Amino acid sequence: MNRTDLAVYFIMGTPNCKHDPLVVLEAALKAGVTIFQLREKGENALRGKDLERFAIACQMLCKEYNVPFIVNDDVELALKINADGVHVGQDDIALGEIRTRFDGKIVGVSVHTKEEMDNAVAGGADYVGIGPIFETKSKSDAKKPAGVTFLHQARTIYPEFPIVAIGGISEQNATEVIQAGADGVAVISAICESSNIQATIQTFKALS
Ligand code: 3NM
Repeated sequence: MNRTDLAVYFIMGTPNCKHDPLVVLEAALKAGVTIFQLREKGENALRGKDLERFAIACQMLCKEYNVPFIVNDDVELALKINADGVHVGQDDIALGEIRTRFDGKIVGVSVHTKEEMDNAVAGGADYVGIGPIFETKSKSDAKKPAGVTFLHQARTIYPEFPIVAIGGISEQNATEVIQAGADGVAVISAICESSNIQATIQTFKALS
């Protein structure tokens, strides 16, 4: 993957959307998000066949707009529907096994420390996600906001490695994370709760 693929990384699941999630996704794709992750978590999250059907609908839309379709955590679903990749956290991984099973596909890993980042890079991750940078209300078990200190350190140690920042990123604070070294911003609420998705995404796109 290229670092530019991370510029505007949209993450969404049905519980994040006030209206039809596929309408929200298509608006985001039209406006130019560069990668999409299905993260179906929390109250009323879809499961089983319903989740699979929804995932395939998202995947078809992403294909139409030529945008990589990533599945959060659910390795088996990602493989079953032939997603473009998977994103895993520190709890979910045996990275070596995932790398093998996703040969030729995208593997993203959430990291919070230098050691986790070193392991992700050495283990063959295609990109890392660093967060939460700011306070987030979209992840119930999120760690405390870390600010941009580690993000900046990670960029200094790995000048070329693809890094996306996540957690509480908005149109107002996105500049700070790009300046700290992120290749892009990963957002849920900034897009799902935007009253003008097109304008929000244009703002993010203009930064990187
Ligand atoms: N992962 P919002 S924070 C999915 O820190 C996720 O790893 C995080 O949502 C991490 O853009 C987060 O609404 C939620 O803050 C991001």
